[in-house]
Amino acid sequence: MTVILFLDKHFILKNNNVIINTMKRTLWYKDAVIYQIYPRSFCDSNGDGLGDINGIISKLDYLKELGVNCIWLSPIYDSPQEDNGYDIANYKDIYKPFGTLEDTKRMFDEIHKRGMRVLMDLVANHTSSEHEWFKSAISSKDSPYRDYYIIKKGRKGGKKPPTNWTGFFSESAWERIGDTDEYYLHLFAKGQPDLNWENPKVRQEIKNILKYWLDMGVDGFRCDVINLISKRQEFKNARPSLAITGKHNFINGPRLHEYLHELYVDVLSKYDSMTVGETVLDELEDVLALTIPEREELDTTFNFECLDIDALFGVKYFKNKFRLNRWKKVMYKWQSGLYNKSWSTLVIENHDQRRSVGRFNTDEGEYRIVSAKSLANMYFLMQGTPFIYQGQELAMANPHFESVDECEDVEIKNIYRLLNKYKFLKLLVPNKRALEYCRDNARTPMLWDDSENAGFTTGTPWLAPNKDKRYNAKQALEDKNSLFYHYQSLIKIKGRYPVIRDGEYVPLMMKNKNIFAYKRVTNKEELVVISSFTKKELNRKELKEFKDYQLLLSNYQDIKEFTLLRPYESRVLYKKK
Ligand code: TEU
Repeated sequence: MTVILFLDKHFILKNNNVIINTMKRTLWYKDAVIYQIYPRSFCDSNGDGLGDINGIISKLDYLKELGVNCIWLSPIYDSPQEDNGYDIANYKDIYKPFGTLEDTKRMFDEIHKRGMRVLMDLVANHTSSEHEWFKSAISSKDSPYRDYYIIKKGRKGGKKPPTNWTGFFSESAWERIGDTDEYYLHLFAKGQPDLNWENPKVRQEIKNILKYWLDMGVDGFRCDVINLISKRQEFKNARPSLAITGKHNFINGPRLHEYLHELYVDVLSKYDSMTVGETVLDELEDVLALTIPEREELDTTFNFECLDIDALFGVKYFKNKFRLNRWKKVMYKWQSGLYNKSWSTLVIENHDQRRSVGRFNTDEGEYRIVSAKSLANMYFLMQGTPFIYQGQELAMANPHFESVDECEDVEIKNIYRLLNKYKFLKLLVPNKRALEYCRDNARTPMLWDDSENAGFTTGTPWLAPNKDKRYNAKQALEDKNSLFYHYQSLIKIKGRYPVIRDGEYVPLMMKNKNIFAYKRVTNKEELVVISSFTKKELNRKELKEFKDYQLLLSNYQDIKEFTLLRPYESRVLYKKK
């Protein structure tokens, strides 16, 4: 007779022999290059002006040509789209204008057939207010779903919200339920009520959702605002702040580690999966505590201190100046802080950020492509999993909105409402800054060609494409010096030299205000990246040190003089020891 006893997650006792139960996770994400698709703006196959799943399928060969080996899809689930899909009404179905579940399965197959993997967006901090759970929860105090959400009595007989907390979209974090004296918590839009993770039934639902998609073939999850899921249970007023009042009550809450460990043990460890946490406003120490492998929580996170480098108090709308020197220091801190302990991601764009063209001291004019290549070399060859956001490989630029009427996003609409109400805020957030940093900058349709609707749709696009269509996919594929092919080279180089995956990060020329330079070192190889971020020509004697290194990649055809860097010149140099 065979006796099987489950001892814990790792071991099974079978006929008195202990065997290891966990499926081997291959840590494939350490060799991944991940392309983020924002489905609404990627490719429309049926002329309704919205991107869709069949549109994505039609562009998979383009992504294969680029060389990425994994795709992260921003949410495609059924949703009323108040926050473009980050408000989910049904986790197990697809937003109809995007396609069907059958289309989605076909897309997964087509992705896998091409040797690529796919990540879904797990939005588990909140649902949509259109979710059946929420509709039931607010319909009656006896609803079995009442405790799925965070519902509290207001102060002053219900006239005032339970606390003074504000959410991420610049409004009170509470919304009154009809004319009752109770309120529900929403850290984002009103249509995004927060789930109550204290309730074990909620955690079980989330685990079922993870299992549902993993069993369908997805390879992992990008976990939306995952460091907000545990809330302090005191629900007390906090000191008012312009940068989110009460945040210490919900960022890295008391049971966060416990919840993530539970998801890992019960579901994620059983698949060869990966998770990348969107851990907003986290410091290095917080990220370490979430990603050290022995803790079995998340595999990696996005490092916002590196991305929000031109923000103030982590708020990108607050006016602050970009300083290359400060960026160098912060990158060094994260690269060395995570080295040999956990794993990093490398990101310069996503659907919440303005485009990198014209940001981080790059040039939007004459040197647009050259400086975009310099930036690409700089971020891509650090240690970690690089992400490319759709259109980044084309040097898509910000559309330079002139009025908020050109935008669709709930976040910028709220900010404008606030700026109109409290005029003094304009000192901190001038209108120009708000439009320059708003999320729709990244959400204009992908430029497939230079036709009126950019080859994105045959109908009316939901958001106008950028007027500047010079750099588009068709042009990029025809030009061997395009940024597209530069990324293709970077991906190939990354696959070829182990030092890029394993090497230690050694900063170089730390005092220089215009050059971002570093080495990656193992006992067998050395890789040097030197990227200039100025129009000025620079003569640097210390470059001589690398004269006998092999030039792997550059944004100029040749080297004029080894110690001379032309505008935005960037070199990737290599030596076997
Ligand atoms: O973003 C989390 C988040 O904090 C953002 O709201 C960010 O602070 C803001 O955009 C900066 O301006 C995630 C998603 O990426 C975002 O698209 C969603 O709106 C949000 O969560 C809610 O799900």
